[in-house]
Order: sequence, then structure tokens, then C-alpha cells
Amino acid sequence: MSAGALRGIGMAGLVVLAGALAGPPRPAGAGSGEAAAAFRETDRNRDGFVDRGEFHERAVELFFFADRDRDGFATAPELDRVVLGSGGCAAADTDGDGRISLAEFVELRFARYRAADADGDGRLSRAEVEASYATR
Ligand SMILES: [Ca+2]
Ligand SMILES: [Ca+2]
Ligand SMILES: [Ca+2]
Repeated sequence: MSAGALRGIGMAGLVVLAGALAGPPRPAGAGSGEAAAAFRETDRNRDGFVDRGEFHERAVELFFFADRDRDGFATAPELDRVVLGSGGCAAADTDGDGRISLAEFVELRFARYRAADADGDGRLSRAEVEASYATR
């Protein structure tokens, strides 16, 4: 997929997201509105669940939103800004080259996906997403 194609995906959503993330970090438990907004944005087919494909699409968007020069790498602080509250993106740098590749970032996000999937059915319900936000 070209950078141009990626730029075309959901830019309106990314602008909304950027606005939502511009504020200071909120205390745990205050993010239910944020969780609901993120869920609506990610559940593209509106079936009430975030599946792996939808989650992956979202992770790619977040990555290229952080990777401003579109070279396929982002820094941990850049990624920490777009995935507010997740923290620790530096841990995603599994090859230790000091930058986060798309593959490394996607793997980090899916670790969180698996952790959030409380009932283990392979998809995230709205309640699972909200619980994940509340406990981070
Ligand atoms: Ca869905
Ligand atoms: Ca790396
Ligand atoms: Ca689930």
C-alpha cells in the first residue's frame, strides 16, 4: 500500500482523533466517552464488535498519523502521543534500532487487543473496549 493510499484512509477520523488527544491525560475512569468514540471510529461495519481486521486498519492509521515523514518508522514518543495513555511504546522496539517500525507497532497493539479480549472470542465488544480504557 502506498503512502498516498494510506493518507486517503479515514483522514476525517484522524483529525477528530487528533483533537480528542490534544488535551492533557485524564485520570483513569474518566475516559468512557473517549472509549465510546474510539469504538465507534474503529467498528467500521457497525456490527457492534471490533474485529482483528478493523483493529489492524486502525493501528496502521495511528502509525502513519504519528510517522509524519512517512518513512515507515516512528519514534516511541511520537507513538505515545497518538495512543494516549498506553505508554511504553519504547518496549515495542524489539529489534533495538531506536525506532518503531509499522510491524513492531502493530504487534504492540495486538498485544493490547488480546489483553482486552476478556471472553477470548477473538473480537472486542464495546464493554471490553471500555474496560480496557478504564484500567489503563
Ligand atoms: Ca465491526
Ligand atoms: Ca525497531
Ligand atoms: Ca471479546
